[in-house]
Amino acid sequence: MKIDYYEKVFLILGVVMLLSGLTAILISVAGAGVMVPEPAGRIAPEEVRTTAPFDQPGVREISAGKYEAVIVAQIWSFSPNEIRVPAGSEVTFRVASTDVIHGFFIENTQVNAMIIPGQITEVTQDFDEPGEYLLICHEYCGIGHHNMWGRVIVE
Ligand SMILES: [Cu+2]
Repeated sequence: MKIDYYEKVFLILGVVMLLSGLTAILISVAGAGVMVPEPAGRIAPEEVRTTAPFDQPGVREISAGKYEAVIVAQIWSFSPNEIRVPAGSEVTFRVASTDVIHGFFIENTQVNAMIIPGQITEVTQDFDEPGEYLLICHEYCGIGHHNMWGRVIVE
């Protein structure tokens, strides 16, 4: 008799948890507009080095206080691996890989992205505080993975 009772309680509990999980997903998608990130564009890995803007990686000012940092990721480096911008800048990183999956993580910021071969990764970040921000690949990409890092210098 007792066993039947507990079985019923746990069945109901299971259904309630399942429904609350589904409700949470529904609210975040329909209410808060949470989406799976989409690639900013497509690019074949073997064409990255010859296709604009990745044929000329670097930092450019696109308008007052707004910068674009075009970065090529390859085993095992970022090119360029040093980004210099003045404090108060908004930087849009455009990153593409010429080979395998890499990560793109900048410490003490919201930047945490994947660089998937065939896709262009785009992420924008404000840099208000001067300093040096470590940029690392945080997706294991082979034997030299630990060497794949750079920095953003905010002056
Ligand atoms: Cu890596």
